[in-house]
Amino acid sequence: MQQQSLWWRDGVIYQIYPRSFNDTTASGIGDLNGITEKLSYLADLGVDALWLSPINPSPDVDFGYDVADYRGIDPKFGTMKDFDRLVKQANRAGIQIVLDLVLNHTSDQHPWFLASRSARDNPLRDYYLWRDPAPGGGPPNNWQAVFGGPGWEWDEATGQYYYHMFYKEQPDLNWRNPKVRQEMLDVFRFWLDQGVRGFRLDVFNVYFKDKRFRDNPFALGGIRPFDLQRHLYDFNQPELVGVLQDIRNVLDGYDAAYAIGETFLSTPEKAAEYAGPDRLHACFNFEVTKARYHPQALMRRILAWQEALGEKWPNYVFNNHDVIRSATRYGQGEDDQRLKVMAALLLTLRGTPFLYYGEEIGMRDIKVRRKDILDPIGKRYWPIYPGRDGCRAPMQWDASPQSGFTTGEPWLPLHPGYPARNVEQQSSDPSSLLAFYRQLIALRRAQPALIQGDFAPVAISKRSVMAYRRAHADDAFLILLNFSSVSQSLSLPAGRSFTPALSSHPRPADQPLTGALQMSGNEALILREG
Ligand code: TEU
Repeated sequence: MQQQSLWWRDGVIYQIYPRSFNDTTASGIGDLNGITEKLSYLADLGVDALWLSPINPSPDVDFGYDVADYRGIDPKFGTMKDFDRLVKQANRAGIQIVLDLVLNHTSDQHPWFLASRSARDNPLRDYYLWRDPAPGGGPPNNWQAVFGGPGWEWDEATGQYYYHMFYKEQPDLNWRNPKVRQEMLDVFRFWLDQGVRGFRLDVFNVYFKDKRFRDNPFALGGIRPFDLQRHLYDFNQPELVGVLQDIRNVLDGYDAAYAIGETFLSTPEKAAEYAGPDRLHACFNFEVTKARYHPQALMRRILAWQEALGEKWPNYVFNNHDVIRSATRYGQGEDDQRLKVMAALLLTLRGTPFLYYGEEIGMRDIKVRRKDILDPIGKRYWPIYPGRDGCRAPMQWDASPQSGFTTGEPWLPLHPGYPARNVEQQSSDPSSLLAFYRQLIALRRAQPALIQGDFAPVAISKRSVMAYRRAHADDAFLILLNFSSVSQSLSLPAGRSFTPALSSHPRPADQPLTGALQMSGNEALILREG
């Protein structure tokens, strides 16, 4: 029997990077009214919730991930009234709002930090991680910042170091301080009372650091000093679970409230460990984003994720504001065939699908010249790593100047291909990627088997074709994804007949299929059994 529908389990969650979605004030930066204006587009697409990257007041050293007031709306995005209107209108369209809470660190301009750094005996000193220099001088231990340099910043005025896992303008909070915990639980309540129903928790698994501030051991890793350590003492501390439980208790006091954590440097096992009925509803596992366009590489990661989760509900994400877009990773030139295969995969797996704005039209990353880089890690690590501006370019709405995103000067350049690749153009083309996303989401919404159905890989004679079955009650679907650019002939499971429910390629519908099947190159085919 089908369980009662639950938005975050059965729905599709769409991430918006508010700066880049839709600007209604000609500031060059997207805003809340811009999102409200596009609600009918989002409802037509069929999404159930919008995760907004941070909208709190921020000096924007890390574009919103450095928060100066957890209860406010940054004026560049609008007002609390605008937010309220967005929530109400979204809810009316059956869309929930998910906020991004960045609770590991604040901005160095947050009043708490200003107070904390003002004097050693300030009552808020212990809201952050202040330490004396090491006995011989220098930083208290060997912890490194993710974005480069040591994790410790010297404060001349008070003669101590403070710890920051990210930029020095993002001091880490002291989650061992009960007042900090209380403040944060109140932040959840505050937004829940405003009608928010979900939260994405930024780097939640680093809230706690080792009580004794021990050095991390050396490890072989990437290029950054941060990657040359085993993060034994600055990640995944045992105290974390208690806080997740506290957060969950607050959420459980509200109807259908939800939290998904960003498991930083995750393994599937770690991400699974922090999700469950007495902790977060879900955690992200980014392993799948690291796979090539290859059926076995992807399936291996999908199965590992399912295995780690056991009974817990999965989620899948191919894109976010930190990674190169899947269209850039998998697309070939301007061709979108592979992206249709990936879309079919994302929307027919068993688990909550997350989309990132522009994914539905196959937006590619922009190339940013060195002098135009805005993301500070890009400035620091160019050319080895150009930063994250590439995946954050303005949404491509139409072919008009600045793509209809703004009438001002956009904060990041538009992709030069926007006149040909945009929402308006793809809306009028039934064979577009956008049209395919709409069909997929509509099919998924209508078919409990594609939402709650069991998942089982199906052995198929062709290695380049991924095949799996979703079954629920009397309904079953066979999903066939041809990852090769050449056509494939294969045999359908014996003794059963199938009807095409949706294909990325033209195919006569309503014609029962049995036995041999011919698939086009890069075809995504969803067959209904019986
Ligand atoms: O991300 C964690 C994070 O730092 C990585 O995903 C990062 O982008 C990658 O390691 C590149 O080096 C979260 C947010 O998603 C990110 O946007 C913030 O910058 C970061 O936390 C700090 O809040």
